[in-house]
Amino acid sequence: MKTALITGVTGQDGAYLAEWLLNLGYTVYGTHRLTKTPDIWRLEYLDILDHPQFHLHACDLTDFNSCKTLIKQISPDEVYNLAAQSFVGLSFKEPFMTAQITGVAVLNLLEAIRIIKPSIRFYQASSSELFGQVEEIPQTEKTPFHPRSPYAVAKLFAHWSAINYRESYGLFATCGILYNHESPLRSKEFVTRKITHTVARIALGQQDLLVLGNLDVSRDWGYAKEYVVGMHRMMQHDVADTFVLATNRTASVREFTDLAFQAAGTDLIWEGTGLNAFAIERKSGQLRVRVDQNFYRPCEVGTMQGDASKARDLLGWQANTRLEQLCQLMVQEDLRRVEKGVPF
Ligand code: NDP
Ligand code: GDR
Repeated sequence: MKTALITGVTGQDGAYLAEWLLNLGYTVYGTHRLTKTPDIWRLEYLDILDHPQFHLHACDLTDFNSCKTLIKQISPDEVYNLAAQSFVGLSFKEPFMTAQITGVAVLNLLEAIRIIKPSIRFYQASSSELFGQVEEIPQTEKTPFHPRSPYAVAKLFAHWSAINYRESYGLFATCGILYNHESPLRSKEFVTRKITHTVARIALGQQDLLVLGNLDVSRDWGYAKEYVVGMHRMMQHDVADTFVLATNRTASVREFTDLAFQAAGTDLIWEGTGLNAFAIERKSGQLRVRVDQNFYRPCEVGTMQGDASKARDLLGWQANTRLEQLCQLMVQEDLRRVEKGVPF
C-alpha cells in the first residue's frame, strides 16, 4: 500500500485528507512545525491520532536540509503540500513570513523531491486567490491570474514553481486551484466559522453581537471534506495537471450570515450599506450584526466563482453539498460545542 506525506496535517484539509487516505489503506505521515506544540485538535476530533498507520513528524519546511531529510527518511509515494500561512488577512501584516512558508518552502520540497526521489507525486495547494481581481466569471484553469494579497503572490510563486518542475524535470507536480472550502474544522479567524461560532454563542445567550468586515464580497464556498477527495483524485490521474475545484455558485458574506442566523432559528433585517450596514433580529429588534473597518483588507478580490468542469470530466469530481447544508452543519456543530464548552 502507498505512503503519503501531508505537510500541514494539523490544518483543516490536512486532517480530512489524512482521514480519507487512512481509510483507503495508506500509511500517512504528517508534518508539524518544530517551533510549537502541534495543534492536534482536528486529528483528535477525527480520531486519527492513534491510528497505527498515522505518524506525526516535526519538520521546518522553510529549511532545505530539513526537507531533504524528511523526503529521505519517509520516502513517500505521494506528497500533499498543504502547509501554509493560509489567512489572507494576516498576510498583509506578515508578508515576509507568508512569503517564506506559503511560497519559498514549496521550492524546498520540489528540489528535495527532484534530488532524492523524482518518482514522487506532488500536490500543490493552489488557490482561487490567484485570480484575485478576476478577469472573467466564472473562472477556469485558463483564466489569467491577478493576485491581490501577499498570500496570493506567495501562492503564485508556489504554483508556477510546481509547474516549472513539471515542465523542466518531468516531476509529477499537480496543482489544485481550490476555491474556499469550509467545515466545522475551519479555524475561527476565517469568516464562515467566525460567523457560525458567533451565531451559536448568540443563540445560547453567551454573546450579543457579531462584528464583521466587508459584507458585500462574495465567495464560492464548498465543503472541505469533499475537496480533499478531489486532491486525491488529481494525484491518481494519468498525468500531472492543474484543476479547479469549486461549486460554481457564489454568495456574499451577508448571505452567509443570513443563512447562519436562519440555521439557528433567527431572521435578520438589514439596514444601511458599506461601513454603516447593520442587522437587527426581526423578533426582538435587537442589534445582532455591525461592521467594523478593522476587518476590511487593504485590497479585495473580485467575484469568486469557479467552473470545475475539467475536474468533473477528467476526474469524475464534483461538489455535492449545497451552501445551505454546509452552513447548517457548521452551525449545528458550533451549537453543540458552545453548549459543551469546547474551546475550538
Ligand atoms: P489551515 O490554515 O487550516 O492549515 C494550514 C496548515 O499549515 C496547518 O497545519 C499549519 O500548522 C501549517 N502551517 C502554517 N504555518 C506554518 C509554518 N510556518 N510552518 C509549517 N507549517 C505551517 O489551512 P487549510 O487546511 O484550510 O488549507 C490547506 C492548504 O490549502 C493551505 O495551503 C491553503 O493555503 C490552501 N487553500 C485552502 C483553501 C481553503 O478554502 N481552505 C482554498 C485554497 C487553498 P499549525 O496547525 O501549526 O498552524
Ligand atoms: P479568504 O477567507 O480570504 O477567502 O481565504 P476568509 O474567510 O478569511 O475571508 C473571506 C471574505 O470575507 C471577508 N470578511 C471577513 N473575513 C474574515 N476573516 N473576518 C471577518 O470578520 C470578515 N468580514 C468580511 C473578507 O474580507 C474576505 O473577502 C480563504 C483561505 O482559506 C485561503 O487560504 C484560501 O486560499 C482562500 O480562502 C481560497
